[in-house]
Amino acid sequence: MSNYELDELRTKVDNLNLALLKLINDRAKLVQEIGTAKKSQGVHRYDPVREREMLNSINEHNNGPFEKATIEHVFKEIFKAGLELQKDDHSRTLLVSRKHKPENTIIDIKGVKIGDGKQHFVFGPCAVESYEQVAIVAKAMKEKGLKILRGGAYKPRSSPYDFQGLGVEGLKILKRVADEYDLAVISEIISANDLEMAADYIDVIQIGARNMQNYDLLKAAGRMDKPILLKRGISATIEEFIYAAEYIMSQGNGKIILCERGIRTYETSTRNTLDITAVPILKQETHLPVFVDVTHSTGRRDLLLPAAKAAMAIGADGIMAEVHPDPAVALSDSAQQMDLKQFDHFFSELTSSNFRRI
Ligand SMILES: [Mn+2]
Repeated sequence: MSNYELDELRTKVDNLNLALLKLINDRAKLVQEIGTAKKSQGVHRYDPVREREMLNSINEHNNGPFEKATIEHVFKEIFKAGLELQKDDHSRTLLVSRKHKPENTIIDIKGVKIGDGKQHFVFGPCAVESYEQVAIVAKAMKEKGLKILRGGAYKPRSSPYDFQGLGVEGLKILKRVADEYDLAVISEIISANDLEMAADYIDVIQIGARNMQNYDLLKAAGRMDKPILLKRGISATIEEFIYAAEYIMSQGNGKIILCERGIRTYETSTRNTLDITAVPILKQETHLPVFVDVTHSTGRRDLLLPAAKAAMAIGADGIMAEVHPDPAVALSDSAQQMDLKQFDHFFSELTSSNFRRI
């Protein structure tokens, strides 16, 4: 074969490549149209029966030289790329995504602007046990110029025999303390039925790790006009976490703070494993503020400070930690709550460093 003939064949191959490219993209456009039509009909985009029919038809018309298995493989890849194209379109439009809204969401909680680029703090006891117990912590916070108090009134516990919280009485205590010390309050609500009632007492509704995939609760929270602090589920991937936030935002409420609180791994030296890189990933993927709960992610008092420093260094919008006047007698999480002296040390260490704050 002469060089001339070889060049001619190569030119033909080049032209076929371009023709294939056009055909593949034409096909992709049709697949997108079908995807839109299916979405409007509420039909799932993947249809295995239809895919099998297409493969059968292609095989029937295949006269070689490619074998059946090779042809199937090539076309399966084309089908898959088409499906993924629809998926990409979908994630491009997630309401919580940066693609949808490039600028940071800033949430005003009684004048504290969460997500404004400064770093904020949330402290308070694991569970509300009494007025005095909450008031002591509130006073210590007030002295430090802190504004956002946490406290659990409803405690979803691993064991049904553990302290379940004071319920609405706990919310009333939080409200009383918050009013007396001019603080804002975050508290977890575990039932969609309690959301409206709770809104009278608290400033931020927390949806806890165990409820991150309680879709009814997420949707109901999405219909509220209150900021939501959404904790990452104990075994949730970052993608699942983002979708959980999307459940809330899809109902109209975009005031969402994401909170990394550790995930379950094979490691046993900490209560959970703090997934520190989740913070920058969530900040890149979404426009929502991201907090780190150092108490539940570590489960160890001696790790609270280094974990908080790491969280601040990696760009968290806020730190959450538990403080109790007398952790030894706390009704929950007694191993990792700070007492007031430890709280003083923790806070001065964090704020004396060169970190951005409040
Ligand atoms: Mn706790």
